[in-house]
Amino acid sequence: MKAGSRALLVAMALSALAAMALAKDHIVGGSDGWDTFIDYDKWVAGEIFMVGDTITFKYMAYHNVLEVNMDDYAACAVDKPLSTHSNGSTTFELADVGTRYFICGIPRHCRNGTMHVAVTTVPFDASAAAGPSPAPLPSAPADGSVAASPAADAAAPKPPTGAPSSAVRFQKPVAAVAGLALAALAALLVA
Ligand SMILES: *[C@@H]1O[C@H](CO)[C@@H](O)[C@H](O)[C@H]1NC(C)=O
Ligand SMILES: *[C@@H]1O[C@H](CO)[C@@H](O)[C@H](O)[C@H]1NC(C)=O
Ligand SMILES: [Cu+2]
Repeated sequence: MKAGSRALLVAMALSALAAMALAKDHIVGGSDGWDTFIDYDKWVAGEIFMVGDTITFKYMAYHNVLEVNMDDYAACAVDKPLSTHSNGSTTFELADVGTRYFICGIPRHCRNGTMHVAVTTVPFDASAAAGPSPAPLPSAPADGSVAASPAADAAAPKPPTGAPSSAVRFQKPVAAVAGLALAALAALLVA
């Protein structure tokens, strides 16, 4: 095997492992969940969906989740969904780059309400995944004195100890991926 292709394999193995370790589950609508009167355009704007992530819809029994194509999304058409889910907790894996479309199967919830969301998945990016997740939209620090400037954020790669749970969640996976990456590296080098 040429050194170049071996290096490429190593890089691919590392990025795949990193993607697994840093995958994020996005709860659609955050704490509001999947319901009427939630602004999903606004929610989507505050998230970065990367290949390997999942999205989870949490909803009451009278709602459901239909994955539909782009045209049916625009029309709130419920007659030929790609899939239908109704048990109150539905997770989709974002396995590929591209846009996927989800609506509530009650037409007026989609057409006359806000229950439609388009999720665009971008390639996995380890530095974006490991960094702080986008700030919740309406938030401001409870204590104004600790608000870090963008420059301070850039200079400090590690999240502050008081960081939100999303930052904490990444610490164990990062340790795990280091071990896995070393194992993958060893396997490739002896091959
Ligand atoms: C709903 O169904 C999915 C699989 O279709 C399952 O993984 C999940 O645990 C179920 N959730 C509830 C609340 O029953
Ligand atoms: C719902 O939206 C449709 C299409 O925009 C409109 O024709 C209909 O009158 C609306 N219904 C209600 C109850 O607002
Ligand atoms: Cu609904």
